Amino acid sequence: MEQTFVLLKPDALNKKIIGEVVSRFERKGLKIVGLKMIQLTDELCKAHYAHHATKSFFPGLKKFVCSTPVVCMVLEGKDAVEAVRKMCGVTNSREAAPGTIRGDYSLSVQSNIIHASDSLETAYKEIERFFSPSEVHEYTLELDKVAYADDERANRSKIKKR
Ligand code: IDP
Ligand code: MG
Repeated sequence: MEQTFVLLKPDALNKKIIGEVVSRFERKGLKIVGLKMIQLTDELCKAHYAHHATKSFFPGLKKFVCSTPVVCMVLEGKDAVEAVRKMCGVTNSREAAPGTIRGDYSLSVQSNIIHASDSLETAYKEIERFFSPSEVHEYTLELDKVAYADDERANRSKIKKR
């Protein structure tokens, strides 16, 4: 199993589609193990978007993501990092495939509804950045027994112990 970090951006809150997006992940079978609303600070935004800090669009991006609180989640499942990225679609929502979250809810590059970790390494870092260990929960659901084959469900080896 893997855990991945998801952040629902201010355009998702403005469009009142937080529930719809969360629902997509639930329906897919991903397990919500962390969920909260926070206000991004300048510092957190700079750390989260460090790879874009020198880009011309960064000031606009920072203003946008700090304009309302954001909803943060940790999702758990088999190959969760890749599965969630696929559900989001490509960065430019205008090119994102219909059926993906960006493809269905946005026409923007900047205001593209959602962030999701792009690799397992990034997921470890982002979960640690946004969630304290006590905010990420370990629990069993009845569905866990039928959602996967035995060998798929086998272990939590890719989940970082903190
Ligand atoms: P990703 O969110 O698909 O992983 P990244 O390249 O990591 O894409 O970019 C992070 C976020 O920065 C994007 O989701 C988008 O909100 C914003 N962004 C990326 N490129 C641009 C751009 O060219 N103009 C404005 N905003 C951008
Ligand atoms: Mg990214």
